[in-house]
Amino acid sequence: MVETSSAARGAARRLALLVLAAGIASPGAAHAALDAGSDPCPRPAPGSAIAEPKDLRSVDGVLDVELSVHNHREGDGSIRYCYLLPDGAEAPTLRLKPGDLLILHLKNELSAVEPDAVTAGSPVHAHGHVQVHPKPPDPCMSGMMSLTATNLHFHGLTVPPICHQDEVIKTSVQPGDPPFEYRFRIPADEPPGLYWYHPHIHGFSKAQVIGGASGALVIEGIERANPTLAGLPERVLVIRDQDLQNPDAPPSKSEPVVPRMMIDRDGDSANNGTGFGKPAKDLSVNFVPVPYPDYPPASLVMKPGERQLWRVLNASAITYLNLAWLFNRAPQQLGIVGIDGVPLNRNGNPANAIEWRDHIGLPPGARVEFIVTGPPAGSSALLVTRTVDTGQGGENDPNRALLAVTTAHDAPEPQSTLASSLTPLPAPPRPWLGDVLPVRTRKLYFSEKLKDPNNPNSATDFYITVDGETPTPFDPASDVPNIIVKQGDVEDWIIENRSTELHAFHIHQIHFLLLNWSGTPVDEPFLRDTVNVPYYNGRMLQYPSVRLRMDFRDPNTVGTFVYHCHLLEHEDGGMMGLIRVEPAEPRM
Ligand SMILES: [Cu+2]
Repeated sequence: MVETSSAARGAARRLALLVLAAGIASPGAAHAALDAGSDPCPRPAPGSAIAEPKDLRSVDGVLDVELSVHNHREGDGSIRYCYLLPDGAEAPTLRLKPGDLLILHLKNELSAVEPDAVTAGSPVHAHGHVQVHPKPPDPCMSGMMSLTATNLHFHGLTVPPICHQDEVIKTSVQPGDPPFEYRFRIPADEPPGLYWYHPHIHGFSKAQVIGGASGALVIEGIERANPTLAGLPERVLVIRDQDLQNPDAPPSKSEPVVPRMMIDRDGDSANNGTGFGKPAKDLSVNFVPVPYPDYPPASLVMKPGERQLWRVLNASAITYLNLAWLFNRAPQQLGIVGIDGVPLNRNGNPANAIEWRDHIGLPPGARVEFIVTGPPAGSSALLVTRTVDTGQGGENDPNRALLAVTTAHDAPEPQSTLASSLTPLPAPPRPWLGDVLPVRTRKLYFSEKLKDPNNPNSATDFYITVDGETPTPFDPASDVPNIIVKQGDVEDWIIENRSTELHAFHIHQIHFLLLNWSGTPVDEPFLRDTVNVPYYNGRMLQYPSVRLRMDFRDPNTVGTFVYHCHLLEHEDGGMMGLIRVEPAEPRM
């Protein structure tokens, strides 16, 4: 089924290229034909078998990728976005080893399917694929923010925040620009695990990501951190959210009656606290949608009782996940071996560390890697997400099934298998973060405010503020950092939530250690790059918070980058700040 659709996609693209080559039409007209005739971002039907994203592996230490980003307006008015390889494969998984070089040419093929809203930079408009201004701005200095501008963030990687590497504040590629080259080396000490790539244009991140612009990036070698994984079949699951396919449908009859259903200012259904009812967004698994109200799960066949490593990415724009693995409705143990790309023995604990849990929460942007065991012969299993209480001000995130797994003795193996070599990873180059004392402590807080305090239906401003400063939405035109730190330092940051909904704190370039979650000390043997910050319920004596040990020791962190809420409508709405990491030694 997947091969058919990818073949059809390839045929449509070849046809479009032929039209262009024959000079029958102008590029603009060819693009219009593409829009009318075929969808560059085709998606499987609900209930389909999931396909794995295509794997692209580095060869002789280099991975060279040509990636283009496309969009398309669907019949229901929603706009899909997708990353395509020249062969039409969508959202490939980039697989590299520590020390490898990634060269990625990003071609912006976005078209102006909606009127552009330019929030910064020069008021330049692109029409379709045609660049209309005489002097295109330097993509490194552009700062252009619009629905058709794009760039890439490599979420979780500790690569420098400079143009052509992992810089998202100024870097902006326009339609009509030549392919933009990303070129950087994966650090030799990058922990092996699951990372991801997505666009990061301030003000427009949500639109592009919720449309489907995201893909997985795997740093190979997790079996070197945890030899029990050697030789296991492995599979990448990318869970995305999207606007409801059936927004007007009543909830399924199998659900209890939900007394309250409110629509928030974004037009999404507000949290009703019941675990049921209309979700704010639908979810998809490897692009197979699981739409409200009946949630027909995507499907997969496994050999009975087979152990596999599943690498799960929450690439949702706003939706929290709380994953569980059920046999006959009974939760089964998942053997967690990595979070946010970092294996569980990163603290120097003996290898083979596995944490067996019957559920795992994943905020937007986070990843988990776990061992899953297939159901016994003749039975089936369900991967579900349990309801997440996002707070009074949050979105409704009900219980729903995602993936139904059946068994067959001749089920095909996943396309990738972990290496069986057991060469251990070298020890991390610096002491474990939990053993380093911070040089200072900072406090930041999430807050929200109605634009018009007298109108409860007015839009919301979103802030992340250094305690003591005045809350201000992120200003993309400002170069003034909110926080300045020195490379080599380790700091503790307390992130407080003064709003009545969950937020997901994320910072570029580094990982951090969670020390305290909502008043409870924790001792985690791995690092994170995204963490859920519990909401304020209006009655607590203190605002809830997390305490994080922030690691600025790596020289790759020098430069200016961002920290923000990974609920992208919050980030787009201003919940982002600027940090500058200054070199350890002052320049002479
Ligand atoms: Cu948020």
